[in-house]
Amino acid sequence: TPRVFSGIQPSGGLTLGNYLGAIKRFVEMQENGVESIYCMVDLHAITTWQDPTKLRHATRELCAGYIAAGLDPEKSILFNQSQVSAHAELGWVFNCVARMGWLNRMTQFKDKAGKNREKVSVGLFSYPTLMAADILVYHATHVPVGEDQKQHVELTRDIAAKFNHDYGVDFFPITEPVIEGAATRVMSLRDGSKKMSKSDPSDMSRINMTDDADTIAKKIRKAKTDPDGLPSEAEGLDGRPEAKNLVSIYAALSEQSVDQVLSEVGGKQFSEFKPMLSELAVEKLAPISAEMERLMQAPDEIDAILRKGADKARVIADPILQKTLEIVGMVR
Ligand code: AQP
Repeated sequence: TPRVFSGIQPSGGLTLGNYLGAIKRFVEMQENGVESIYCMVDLHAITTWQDPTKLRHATRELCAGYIAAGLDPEKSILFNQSQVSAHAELGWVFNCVARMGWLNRMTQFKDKAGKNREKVSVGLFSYPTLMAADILVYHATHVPVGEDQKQHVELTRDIAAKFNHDYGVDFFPITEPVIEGAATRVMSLRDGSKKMSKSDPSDMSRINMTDDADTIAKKIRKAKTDPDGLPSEAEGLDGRPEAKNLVSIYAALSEQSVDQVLSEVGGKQFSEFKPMLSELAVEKLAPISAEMERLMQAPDEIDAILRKGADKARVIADPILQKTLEIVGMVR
């Protein structure tokens, strides 16, 4: 039977990229009635230093974002990673399964470490083995993620296959990434070659889920574009990353394909299209941010939801961890 797992790091506020690439998909999975487990991956967040007070705030805000976007803690399991110790324990086993060479090829590590390889945390390097544990400790079959996480899900598959092979078992499933929608890789508003990211130093590069209408309009007005108008077919966006990004965002928010959007707006100038995009973004995001703000008034209730979610998650994860340790040869 299918089971979905995915997570987001509480390493800052949610962006439109997280929403279109991940959370919107999570809600669809839940609505399709698939058993779904959604995590706030706080252990992943500390692979780069986090201020403790901000980390707590970001974890609660992320939970509020999940719920405000439509996840229901009665239907999906919502919890933070550090409350279910099986993730870290299975992560250790997978550190011993994965090969240095595999991790050396991870593009996210290369991007995040840059020239600073000797100075980044060991955790940042082994991030993907913990992610494999997050997924496989539930025997999850499907992982909805943005395009940027595809390589990590492939590594998860490699780890599952190597574990099964090394121990002669058919224990871990080979998980499928689910990368769907018109905006699986939302780009920075300032640079069409970089993905929109919550940790980009420039706030103008992203739309935050908590931005107000004026801020959203300002960021879209100032978003980088080229001097040409909008084409009437998707091929006309080739080699125009900034234009393509804005049209893709419009398509994802309005639940249309890029071609459908272009059949409506082809021929217009960006000066005309940008206000349309702002209006749509505000229409879709304002109700979510208002609900997030309301939920954040009661942090104790959010903490209770996370504790309850963790209790439910442990019921699935603990037996899978125990079985894994038994397979590996640990005395029980
Ligand atoms: N720009 C994006 N377009 C589409 N999907 C995106 N995701 C992130 N950015 C985009 C998807 O959101 C989920 C959670 O991501 P994450 O927070 O765990 O880590 P990340 O991918 O590293 O996201 P950020 O925003 O860039 O965070 P920082 O800056 O802290 O690293 C994933 O499914 C991801 O694909």
